[in-house]
Amino acid sequence: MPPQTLTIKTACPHDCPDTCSMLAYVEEGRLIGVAGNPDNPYTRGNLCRKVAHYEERVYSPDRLHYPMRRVGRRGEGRFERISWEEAIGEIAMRWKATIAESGAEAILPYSYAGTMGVVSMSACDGRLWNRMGASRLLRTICSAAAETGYGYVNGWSGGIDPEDFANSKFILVWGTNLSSTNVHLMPYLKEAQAKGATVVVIDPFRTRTANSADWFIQPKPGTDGALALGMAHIIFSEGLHDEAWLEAYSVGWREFRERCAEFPPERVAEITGLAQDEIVTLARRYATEAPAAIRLGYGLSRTANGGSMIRAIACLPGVIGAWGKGGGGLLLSTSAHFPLNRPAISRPDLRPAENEPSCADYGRTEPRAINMNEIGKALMETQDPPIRAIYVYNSNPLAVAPNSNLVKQGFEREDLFVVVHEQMMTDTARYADILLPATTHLEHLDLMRAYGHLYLNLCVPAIEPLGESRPNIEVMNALAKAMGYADSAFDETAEEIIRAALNSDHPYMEGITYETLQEHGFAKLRTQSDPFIPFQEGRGFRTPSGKVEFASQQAERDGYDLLPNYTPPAESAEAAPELAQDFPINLLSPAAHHFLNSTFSNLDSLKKSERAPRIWLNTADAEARGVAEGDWVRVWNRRGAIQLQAMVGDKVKAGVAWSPSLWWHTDSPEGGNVNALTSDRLTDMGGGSTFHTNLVQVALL
Ligand SMILES: Nc1nc2c(c(=O)[nH]1)N[C@H]1C(S)=C(S)[C@@H](COP(=O)(O)OP(=O)(O)OC[C@H]3O[C@@H](n4cnc5c(=O)[nH]c(N)nc54)[C@H](O)[C@@H]3O)O[C@H]1N2
Ligand SMILES: Nc1nc2c(c(=O)[nH]1)N[C@H]1C(S)=C(S)[C@@H](COP(=O)(O)OP(=O)(O)OC[C@H]3O[C@@H](n4cnc5c(=O)[nH]c(N)nc54)[C@H](O)[C@@H]3O)O[C@H]1N2
Ligand SMILES: [Mo]
Repeated sequence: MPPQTLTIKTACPHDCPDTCSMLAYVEEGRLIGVAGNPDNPYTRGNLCRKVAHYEERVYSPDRLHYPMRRVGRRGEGRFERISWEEAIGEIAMRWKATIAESGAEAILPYSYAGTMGVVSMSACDGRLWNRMGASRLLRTICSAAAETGYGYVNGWSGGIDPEDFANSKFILVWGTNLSSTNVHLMPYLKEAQAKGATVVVIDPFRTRTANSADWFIQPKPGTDGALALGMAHIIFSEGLHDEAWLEAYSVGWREFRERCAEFPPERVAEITGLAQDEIVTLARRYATEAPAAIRLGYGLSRTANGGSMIRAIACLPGVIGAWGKGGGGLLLSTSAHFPLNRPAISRPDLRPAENEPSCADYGRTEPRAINMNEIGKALMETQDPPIRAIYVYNSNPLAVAPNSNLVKQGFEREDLFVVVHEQMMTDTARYADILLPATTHLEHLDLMRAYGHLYLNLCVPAIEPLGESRPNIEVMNALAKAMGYADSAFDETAEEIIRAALNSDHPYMEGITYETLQEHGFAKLRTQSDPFIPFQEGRGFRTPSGKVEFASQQAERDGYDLLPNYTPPAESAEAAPELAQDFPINLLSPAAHHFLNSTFSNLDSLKKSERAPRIWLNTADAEARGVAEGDWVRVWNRRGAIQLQAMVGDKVKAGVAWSPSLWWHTDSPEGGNVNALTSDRLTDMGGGSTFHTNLVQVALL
């Protein structure tokens, strides 16, 4: 008799706007395949290339099965197996000694979004560390600049429903490569195109997404803020703005109009490298082909002036009164629409009382915060107290954090106690003193919200944990107990946390329970309409005034301009001409099609599809250096030097280069991956990452 195949309704937990409803197929306790759940209207039965063969990842030879203690040098990857009891006991003993000598702030948890689970990410980013009074981590590597810039204008209020893009007439895909990073939005754009809509892609690189657009606009990187202000100027000066809407639902639009007047087409053309008539036509069509919608990417915000660029673009829907009318507005993130019971998840109440020792010893009333983009600097330079122990989970900082040569130096510090909880033997795992094995989402329970749509999903375990691997929450509860924390929070199971998270009397949650999620796998938020049309009659903007704020007192209080403005990104030819003489090429390093940050980058089939660590150069830049397609080049700046394979053509303009990320350092030629070159400079707002503000030089290897 053939083995019986079980089908489990679960979800993809990875850091991606799509958060797919997933089916897992299991035979005799073994995962044999996965598929997109066809019942979910957004997933539509399709999974992306990365996730479609998830069994390759679950059973990868890189999977960690047992707790281990380092026996070789840091980074060498030699370990001996130990028991969980020994591992937890040793970690707690080391932490207690550190706390006694230097206070709990000497311990730094480092995590990001290896899983976006409410339990494995959000609960685990709060509870234990709150109770301990450890250094806080500012989780700024991805979205902080964009959230800050967007928030000044529209409040952190959530964007439009992606399913509503099908009803748009004019769609701007701005600074995001949807065909790679938000695949499930593409059918809605195609549907709109089939109904006569125009899709415009704005990107310095001719992406896969640009290939399916009706119009591709290619500005110089870091200049989109000027483009947005220039578009608003044309709209105002030609009377195409929606004055009634602006009067009723916004603050400071007249002052904003004056600011925009500083950006006439001649100046914007000069800044962006675009033709004046391109700018004028774009503005006119955006204002008149209603409804117009913008899909704004986080990618564009990872530029030194990223916060201001997002702030300027986020003004545009208000100028034309596109919000709240269906098919129009802007989508950066939907996450703010999910009304989960947040305190029940992360338990801020577990924080030590003010003035309790630890931070009080250093004159602080709450534990200090470390910006994750500066992890190298923090490990090397922070004092009072220095970071003496780091606990890494849901992240691979050696590979993903900027300025990785400095990060590596930090992790090499002999007096630093490094614990890593991981699924794979990553670049970072190799630096652990104690290495703990983690389950994948197919082995543990979790709840997923989303940042690209409005569905909740339940991750239901399909198979038993591999080896002795354990979910984050179980490890953290065990560590809390070993530390002597008696709080009942550390007895809670994943299911109890999920039930508490769902316990909300918000109307969007009506009828959504643990049981209904178990039955269907997913549920769309019960918004007033489907597709959801937020901000009708100007309601729902979570700004101080409750209106769209072109003039933001909050921004001014935070030390920024009252109004959106444009300044060139630091480390560009405009802002740093001397540096640009030595390093004339601006290297962008956005998401690779077949990898997800550094996840999946170890799987043979996906490495093969991604081919090699590559760099796209303009023909003029390549010829000037004697570089032909397929040649290996050396790419360097003052932070590092790496080797990449050149692709040559007109996908980028001269002076710009593009290298999809992220390869593991261990799979990269000498010098490491692209983050050996990127800067740990922070964005103008929000303390975000600046992966795209990076001047380099290139030469034939
Ligand atoms: N396949 C795949 N999917 C992913 C990820 C992945 O690594 N791989 N990562 C996931 C995560 S964590 C995130 S945050 C999202 C990110 O997804 P996106 O928001 O799409 O971000 P990026 O891929 O970094 O950059 C998108 C585009 O921005 C362009 N860009 C860079 N600078 C500028 C600029 O100044 N102006 C303009 N107009 N464009 C600019 C780049 O050329 C790039 O094509 O994707 C998620 N999905
Ligand atoms: N040059 C450059 N660098 C970038 C970017 C870029 O565009 N260019 N993108 C940046 C962005 S947008 C982001 S969001 C960051 C992402 O940075 P990270 O969040 O560090 O992302 P990943 O590289 O996916 O690493 C996540 C790790 O978590 C592990 N993991 C997954 N699930 C679990 C779990 O349940 N438990 C535990 N303990 N571990 C788990 C995975 O195995 C994986 O190794 O990278 C940033 N780095
Ligand atoms: Mo991200």
